[in-house]
Amino acid sequence: MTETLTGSQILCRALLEEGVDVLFGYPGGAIMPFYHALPEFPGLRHVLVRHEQAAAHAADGYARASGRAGVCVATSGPGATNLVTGLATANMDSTPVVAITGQVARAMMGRDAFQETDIIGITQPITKHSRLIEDVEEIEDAVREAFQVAQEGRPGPVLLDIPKDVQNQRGSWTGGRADRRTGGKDSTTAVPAYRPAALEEAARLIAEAERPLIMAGHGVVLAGAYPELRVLAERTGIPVITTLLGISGFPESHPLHLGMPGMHGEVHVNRAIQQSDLIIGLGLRFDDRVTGNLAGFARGAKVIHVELDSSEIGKNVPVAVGLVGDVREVLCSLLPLISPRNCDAWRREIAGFVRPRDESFRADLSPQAILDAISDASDGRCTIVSDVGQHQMWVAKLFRYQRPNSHITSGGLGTMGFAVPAAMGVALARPGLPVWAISGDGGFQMNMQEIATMVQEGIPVKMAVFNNGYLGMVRQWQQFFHGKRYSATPIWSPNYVKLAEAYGIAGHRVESIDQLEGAIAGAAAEPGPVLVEFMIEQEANVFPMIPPGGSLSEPIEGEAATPLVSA
Ligand SMILES: Cc1ncc(C[n+]2csc(CCOP(=O)(O)OP(=O)(O)O)c2C)c(N)n1
Repeated sequence: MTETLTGSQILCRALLEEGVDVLFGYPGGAIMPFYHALPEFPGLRHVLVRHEQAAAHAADGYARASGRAGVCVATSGPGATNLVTGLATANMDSTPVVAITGQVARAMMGRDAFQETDIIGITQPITKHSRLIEDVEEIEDAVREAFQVAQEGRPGPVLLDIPKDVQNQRGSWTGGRADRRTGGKDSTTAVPAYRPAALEEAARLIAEAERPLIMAGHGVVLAGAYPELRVLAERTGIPVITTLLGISGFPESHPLHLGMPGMHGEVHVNRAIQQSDLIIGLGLRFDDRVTGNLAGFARGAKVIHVELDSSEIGKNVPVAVGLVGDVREVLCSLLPLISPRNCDAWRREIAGFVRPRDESFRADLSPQAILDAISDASDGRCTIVSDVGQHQMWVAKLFRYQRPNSHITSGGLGTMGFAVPAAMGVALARPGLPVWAISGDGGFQMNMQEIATMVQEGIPVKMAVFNNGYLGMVRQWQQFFHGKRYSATPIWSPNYVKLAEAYGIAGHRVESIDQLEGAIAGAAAEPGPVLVEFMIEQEANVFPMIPPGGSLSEPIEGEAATPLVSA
């Protein structure tokens, strides 16, 4: 039955039909009709952020944790442009986000009206799709289409720009047309596109390889292909590497788990890649942080590349077999062709590459000690959302991830300021489970205003600041490649315990190892948001490190090897 409603009411109903339960946003002139309608729809919980960038990251975090599109809302002009970094972050990491922006009224468009910005033009390169809605009758289908496009195939962000008068325009609501959301996929998800012979060829390469490796990326997590990956690894004995966004796609404690590859990957992982004769890439794009210099990447290896986005196959590395499809579906088709084998000799060889871990920490309050304490206190049930920098690499490499999809970070864009707002989205998607946002003192200060959002909305994120007094990762590059000229990297911080107090939340400062357990236990027991500052060693470095432009065979493994080059 058709009803007549305003554009805003239609928008709200369409969001509800898509299964939306929470939106992150910030009001303003051009989106006021939507905010006027919102209270009529109590099923839509609105979380008022303190900056629209945080709304986009929170929607992204919600999506990564739930597998369903996250939604953010902003007004025209500055509200919309503040979403940009968050949308670019979601785009680079293939996260389904639906952004709704107000636009000036149609009659004002193109006249440089107050708060008019061409947000479609601005976001076109950083969204999967962006659309200006020009009439109320488009809204219902446009919302359905937005969720479908955001979630189907390789997920990504979609933006709907809705002029203010269209939000007020009356139009018809039909309803009942939306497909219920199905966890990042729907019936139109790309059907695997490859010849059966390609599967057989992949199986043959897997049976014949002497030094094979599985490289698991974000696609494993997005597809939920955990059991299939595990069967493939256990049936063949092939060691598993997890990329930054593939972490927690395979149990860290599994004897076949090798670790992270690439720029800050483990020496034995990179060496294994260089010695390998077959790389089975699952749901990844072989980005430059993983491959290092492409000319020197895994020169003896054939590559089987399983990837939903066909444009990724052959883009960075030549492939012997490309299998286009959802990782889980492809593995389900491949597994019946895979016979048991083992890789014992190869695994022994790799074991010989393993180096004792040397992060060269002089202080006892090491990242490892902190991360172990967090892991112990949460019984392995927590989700870790990291920011960008040195701490991100420690969090990637040193935490013991026990649950699928328990590590969330900005990989492709490397967006500082991501962790705190994204963790809000994760906490709302996973109520009752502990969520830690781990940031450096730089990235934390980029979005720490969101503590207010957590307090107002009762979002219980546990925030950790690894305070080294520097923009650590950039300082490390300056140490190694710019003759130790620490230009613009020392960074002052406020008193975080007092900051917590000012927001009315618990705050702890941990200066030495004997304070660690008490502070973490206090944070774990805290029902609301809590802030813990860890005074870590100021000039600790992340090792190993592949120098920019270097190949995986050229790691810098410690201070002693510090080249005194000035780039
Ligand atoms: C928005 C943004 N600006 C700049 C950078 C460049 N950048 C990468 S890591 C880094 C330093 C991060 O410092 P901090 O947050 O203190 O973390 P640490 O490296 O010390 O762990 C910077 C400035 C970035 N990734 N994102």
